[in-house]
Amino acid sequence: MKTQVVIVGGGPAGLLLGQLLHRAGIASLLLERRSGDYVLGRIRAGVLEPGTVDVLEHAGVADRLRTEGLTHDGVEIGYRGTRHRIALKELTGKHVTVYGQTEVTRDLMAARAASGAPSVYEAEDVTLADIGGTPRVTYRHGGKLHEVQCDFIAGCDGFHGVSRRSVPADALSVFERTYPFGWLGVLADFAPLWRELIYAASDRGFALASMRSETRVRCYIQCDLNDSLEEWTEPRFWEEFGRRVGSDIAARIPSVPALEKSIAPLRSFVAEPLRFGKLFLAGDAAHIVPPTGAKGLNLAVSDVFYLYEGLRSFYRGNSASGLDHYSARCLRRIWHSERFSWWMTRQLHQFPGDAFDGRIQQAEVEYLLESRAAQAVLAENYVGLPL
Ligand code: FAS
Ligand code: PHB
Repeated sequence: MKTQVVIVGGGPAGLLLGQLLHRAGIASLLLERRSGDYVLGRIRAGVLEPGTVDVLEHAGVADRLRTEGLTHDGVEIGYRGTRHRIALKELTGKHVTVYGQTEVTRDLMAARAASGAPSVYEAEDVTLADIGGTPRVTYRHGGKLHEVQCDFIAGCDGFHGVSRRSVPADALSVFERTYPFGWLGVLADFAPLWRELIYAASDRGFALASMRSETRVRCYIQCDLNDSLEEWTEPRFWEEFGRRVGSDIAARIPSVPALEKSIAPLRSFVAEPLRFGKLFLAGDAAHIVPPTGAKGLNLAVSDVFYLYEGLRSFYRGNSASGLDHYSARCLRRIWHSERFSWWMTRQLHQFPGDAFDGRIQQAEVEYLLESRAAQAVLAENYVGLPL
C-alpha cells in the first residue's frame, strides 16, 4: 500500500492531523494500537485555549464544542484558606473553553469516519523503517503483516509510542524533570460547586476543582507516587479534596460514586528536534508537561497545526520551508508552555525539602495574589500564547 502521510497514533494529535490533511486533499493512513473505545475511555484534559478552538473550527469539528463547551472568563487560585480570582478575560481579552479531551477525540473520530480516510485500530507491532529515505511502516492486523510506503510519517503516538524510539538516540537531545508526587483524579456526576476552576495550594497539598459539564465534575488531589487507588476510597478522596479547596465547598459535596479514578505521574519532558528525515513528532510523542498549566492537549494541537501547514505548503506549492522550520517553530511554543507548566506546578504543590524553597514559593504566590502585573503574566500563559 502507498499513501502520502502515515499517522502513527489515534489520539487527539493523530486524529486532528488526519482531519486537517483530509480537508486539504492530502491522503493519510492512521494506525492506532488500541481500540477506539479504549482511546475514548482515557480521561485526560479539560481546558481548551482559544487557539485550540480556532484550529478545531478550521478542521470543521467544532459544532458540538460550540454548543456544549463551557466559556470560562477566569480561574481561581486557592491559598491558605482563601480564593483569589484571576480575571482571564479582563486581563487578556480572551477566555478558555471547558470541553473534555474525550469529547474532542469523539468529534475527531466521527469526522475521520465520515471522511472515509483509512484508519486501522488495534494495529500491532507498528514499525518505522527508512525514515531518512523512502519511509515504510509495517504493522500487524487481523493476523496479517502489512507494509505501507509513504512520503512522510507523523509520530503522534504519545510518550510511550514507537516513533520517538525509532529515532537514533544520538540524534535526539532529551530534557526532563520528574516530580516527587502524582495527581489522583476522580470523575463524578454532580453539579459543580464552583463556577470556575479552582487551583488550590494548601499545606496538605495541591487540589484542582474542574468540570466536564453542568452535571459532571473532574477533581484532582496531589498524592504520593506510591499511593494506590485502593487506599483512596471515594469518601477519603472527597474529604481530603474538601479540606484543600475550602470548607464552603467541602460541606456540600454529595456522596456519589466515582465514574473513573486514576493516578498519573507528573513529568516535564522535551525531545529535540521534532523532525528526523521524513518522520515528524507531534504532541506527547515529543513533549510532556505536568497538567497544572492545562497545556498538554493544547500543545499537541499547535504542533499539529504547524505540521499541517508545512505539509500543505509542501504538497501545494512544493515548498519544504514549513517542514524545514517545523521543529524550531514548535519548540519555541513548547518551551514557553513547559516553563509555565513547571512554574504553576512549582508554586502550587507541596514539595519535600529545603525551607528556603518553601519561603520562595510563599513569596511567589503572595506576589501573584497582590500584583495585577503578575496576574496578567499568569493569564497570558493560561489562555495560551499566540500560535
Ligand atoms: P495521546 O497519548 O493522547 O495519544 C497517542 C495515541 O497513540 C494513543 O491513542 C496510543 O494508544 C497510540 N499509540 C501509542 N503507541 C502506539 C504504537 N506503537 N502504534 C500505534 N499507536 C500507538 N493534558 C491537559 O491539558 N490537561 C490534563 O488534565 C491532562 N491530564 C492527563 C492525564 C494523563 C494520565 C495523561 C497521560 C495525560 C494528560 N494530559 C493532560 C495530557 C494529554 O491530554 C496529552 O497532552 C494529549 O493526550 C496529547 O495527545 P496525543 O499527542 O495525541 O497523545
Ligand atoms: C481537567 O479538567 O481535567 C483539567 C483542567 C485543568 C488542568 C488540568 C486538568 O490544569
